[in-house]
Amino acid sequence: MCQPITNPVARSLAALAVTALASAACVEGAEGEGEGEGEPGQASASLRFGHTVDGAALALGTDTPHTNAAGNQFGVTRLSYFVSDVMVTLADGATLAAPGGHYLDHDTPETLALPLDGEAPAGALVSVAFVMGLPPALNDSGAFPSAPASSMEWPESMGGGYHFMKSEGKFIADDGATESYATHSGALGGVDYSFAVTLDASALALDEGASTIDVEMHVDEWYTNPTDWDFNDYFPGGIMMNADAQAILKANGADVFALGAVTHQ
Ligand SMILES: [Cu+2]
Repeated sequence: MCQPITNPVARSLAALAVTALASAACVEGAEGEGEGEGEPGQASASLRFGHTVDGAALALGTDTPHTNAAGNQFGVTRLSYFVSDVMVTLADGATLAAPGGHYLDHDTPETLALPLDGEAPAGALVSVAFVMGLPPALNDSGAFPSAPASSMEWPESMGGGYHFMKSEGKFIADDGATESYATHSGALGGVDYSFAVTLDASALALDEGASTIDVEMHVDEWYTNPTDWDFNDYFPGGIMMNADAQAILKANGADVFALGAVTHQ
């Protein structure tokens, strides 16, 4: 550890120079090894969610600049969703977690940063895991009473709880008209359509100190693999009562998330 230099000669200019050198060496040692010989320092982390379409950063708007796998031109005016039970696992078995459900909204940047509780010894990562949506244990009506999360409420007549995602925008219909779509997912008829996402993080590591782990949602992937989603099949209209549509979104959603970089702060 760094000890204050109390030697009386430290008051001389020459000794001040020595003090500066000693301090610099001490800082280097602290960065390299943390406390104690050979032990890694402690690491903390936040997830930072971002959204892309066809590899470019998502920009909300009423125009239709994107083309999905089914050939529909579309754009996005709103993207909000819940992720739950976030857990980052390190190679030594330690975990950093953010339990419970978390509301994220593309248009509200502060919702996209998800701090993880606690600290773990710095080192290699294994995985970043979370639930897309709210699993049954968290999907209780009234659980998120405050705006903006409360805007995700799912009708009591359809089982209550919350939308897992509201992705809304415009698309060009087969007849050439510009129509609205509302890709609203949620539990339906007692069936849970939330799903676990586990991302391989073995190429990444947390250094000592605070880091940000980027997680990207590839919005276009909601509409393909395994099922190409044709907006004309569902809209105008809605999918909140459509179990087949909910099942397709759940299956297509398996590959919508990917890890980005780890940024050390
Ligand atoms: Cu809805």
